[in-house]
Amino acid sequence: MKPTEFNFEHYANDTAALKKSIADKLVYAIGKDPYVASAQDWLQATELAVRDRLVERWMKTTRTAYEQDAKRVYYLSMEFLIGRTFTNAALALGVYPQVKDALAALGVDIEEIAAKEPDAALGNGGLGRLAACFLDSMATLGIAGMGYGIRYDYGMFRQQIIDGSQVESPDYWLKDGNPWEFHRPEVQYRVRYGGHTEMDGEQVRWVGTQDVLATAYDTIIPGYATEATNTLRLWSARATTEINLSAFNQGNYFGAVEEKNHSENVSRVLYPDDSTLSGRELRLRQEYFFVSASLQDMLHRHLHKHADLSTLGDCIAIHLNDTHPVLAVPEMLRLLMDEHELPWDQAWRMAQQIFSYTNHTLMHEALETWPVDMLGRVLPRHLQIIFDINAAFLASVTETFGSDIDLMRRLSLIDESGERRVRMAYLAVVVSHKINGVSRLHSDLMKQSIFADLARVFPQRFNNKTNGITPRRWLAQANPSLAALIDERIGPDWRRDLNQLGALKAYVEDDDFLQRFAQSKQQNKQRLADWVQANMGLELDPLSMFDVQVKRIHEYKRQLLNALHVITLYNRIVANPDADHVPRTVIFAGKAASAYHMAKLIIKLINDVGVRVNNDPLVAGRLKVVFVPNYSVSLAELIIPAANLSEQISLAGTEASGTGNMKLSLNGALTMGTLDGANVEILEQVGADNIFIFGNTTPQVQDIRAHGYQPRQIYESNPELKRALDQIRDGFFSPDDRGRFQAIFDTLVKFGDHYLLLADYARYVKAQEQADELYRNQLMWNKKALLNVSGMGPFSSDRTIADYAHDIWKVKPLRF
Ligand code: 26V
Repeated sequence: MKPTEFNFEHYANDTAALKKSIADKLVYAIGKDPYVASAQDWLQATELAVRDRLVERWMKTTRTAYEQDAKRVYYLSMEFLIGRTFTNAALALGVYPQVKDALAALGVDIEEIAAKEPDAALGNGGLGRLAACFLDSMATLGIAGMGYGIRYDYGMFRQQIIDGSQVESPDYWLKDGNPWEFHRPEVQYRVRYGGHTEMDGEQVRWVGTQDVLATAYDTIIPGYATEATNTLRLWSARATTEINLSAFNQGNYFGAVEEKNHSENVSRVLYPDDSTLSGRELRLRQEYFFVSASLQDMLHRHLHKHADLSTLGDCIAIHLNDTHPVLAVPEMLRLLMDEHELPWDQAWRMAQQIFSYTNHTLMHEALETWPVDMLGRVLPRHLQIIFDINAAFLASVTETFGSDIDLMRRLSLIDESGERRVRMAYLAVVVSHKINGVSRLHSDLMKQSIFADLARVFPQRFNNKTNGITPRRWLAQANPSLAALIDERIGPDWRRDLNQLGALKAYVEDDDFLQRFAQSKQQNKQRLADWVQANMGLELDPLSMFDVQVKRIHEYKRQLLNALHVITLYNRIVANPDADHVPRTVIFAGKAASAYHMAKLIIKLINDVGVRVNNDPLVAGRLKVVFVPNYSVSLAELIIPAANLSEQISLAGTEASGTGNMKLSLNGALTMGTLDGANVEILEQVGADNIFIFGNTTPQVQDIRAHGYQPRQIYESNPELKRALDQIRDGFFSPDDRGRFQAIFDTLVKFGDHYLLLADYARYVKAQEQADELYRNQLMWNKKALLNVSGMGPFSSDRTIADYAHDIWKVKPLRF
């Protein structure tokens, strides 16, 4: 059949049609009688009904991109932290109310079934969530692109808090099936490891390899209120051979499946423990696994439409989300030279035209390097290519800068200072035509610190693209009451053009609007309080200030500074219970990497402080501390709309951007923040009167470090701080194990903690007093909160993606 003969307008979107679709799916696809169907069954049936409507658009987009031969953007990322899809898809299609009514007519509550959907948690934190927001924006803007990643069997671990400590368990998110994905068994590529290289005339041949197959799963990414959709293609590992039948028949059941298991472990878990050598090697295999499959897939797609690869550079853009996919560079060269017989010069020119790279952190520990040894063993051909790139690069530098041995050593892709290692970020910079940071401050610091030499060699490549967040998920979906209120005044189009929120400034003197704005916040606080009551058995006062710090637990993010403030408040209340204290609920959530001991100790401290504070009758009604377990995208959607105060208190110069800061502000929380990451730009947008900024700036931090940081002096000279730290050290919060938190005290006071907590403590506490003062005046607080919402236009990921498309990828939206 010709595509034009196929009618895509198959399904109607009215309530009656949806009701019929859902009932049909329940019976014919799920195979359940409505009388016995569980909430899970109804969810799956409804998801399938909604999915059908998306599939129509998906095919249209795929066909349009093909017909227009549009330049394609491929976003390579080890992480996509999507969360739930059902509500998001229904809102994107504009059928949420109809689905809700259809379900109600069938006796089913939409919110109850929506809560049963597991999160797709294929990411750790900010970097993975950014990738998910980008897919949403690329679809909404109609940019022909695709995300490529790994279909991990187990996503981000589940965090339980048992006796105040983090306990991890596996996240088997696929156990009930995943209706949003389509397996494509016919899309399969061979990914090779090990072996050695041989010369065959002029050609290099890579032989003697152990192979794994990559099989594709496609997920539909809906665009909002547009025909356009996007595809996320995730690879799953399959063994090249099934079980060893002869071993099995001889009773060797373990041996029979050993090889299969080994191969398929490649896509088993997100972020294997990198504290062991085998864990690190598995991570390297994962990185190569997905870039190799993705590149083979791209070349295959190109050759389907074009006679040869000579035009590839004009037809595709590949974006490297951090260095995790950088092996795509030697892999591209290998495919072009060894498999498609292009000469080096042409292959290298094409690679430079195709690749671009985003850096997401300046933290030294997080900058990837691979031992030359390990790379040579796992990917011998790629190591050769990296050496060739390095030789050519250093030769070209010599031409311009002369032969300065020290400069060469600093610029080399190989770090020779100890065990020889490949600097993956340098490789990314050398190949990419554009390299960006994720906030203005971070992009500037990047050029002064980790890439100082490279920025001199390639000044025109470096640029900034401040992060953004999708307003569909982070306002429309997460905060329906505020979204409805905004719709009433300025209409619904802000979902596609967030700058329209600027019009809300006009309502800051409108009492009626402000009152309803405050009511919406109150409802969201009640919604969270109900959840905490039901799930944690803890009662929260929804009138107290909800003071929220939600993010990964990291020393640089300084959850400990927040804890010191909580302890200070506690001591003040106990010392003077009858004073007029502003009631606060301090809410923490976030996961610690499983091998990160200090982060886990911080979680334990917060929980131990909580036990003390929450059970002291003297502070009842004035202060409460909650650590919400298992922070996730869906919990973020619950917590963020309920926040009054947003804690963004990393040491200046350490948080690349932050995106939680944007989400909280967009939902009407005031920021308590340092001049770090995107906080700097949030300050510019909302104005200094509507944000609490405190603490040392980046140059001041550099200054303190240069002159020698003296934490003990600060500790000795500030009695409240000394008291809090002594309580931590002496077991005031851990009477069952008084020495438990000695290491925290030592880090902060004795060893001169790297993140200068004590240097910012006094000004942090002062700023918190100002927040209390403002909270007493609810009218003023609400006005400032509204000015936060109205200033968030520039932080839409639509703006970010439009900038990437224009400045880096050079692509235009599809025409529908
Ligand atoms: C990872 C690690 C792991 C080892 C210990 C130190 C350390 C420090 C940082 C990281 C983060 C790696 C990359 C990442 O997730 N960066 C985040 O990217 C977000 C999106 O651009 C950005 O908003 C966050 O500020 C940035 O931390």
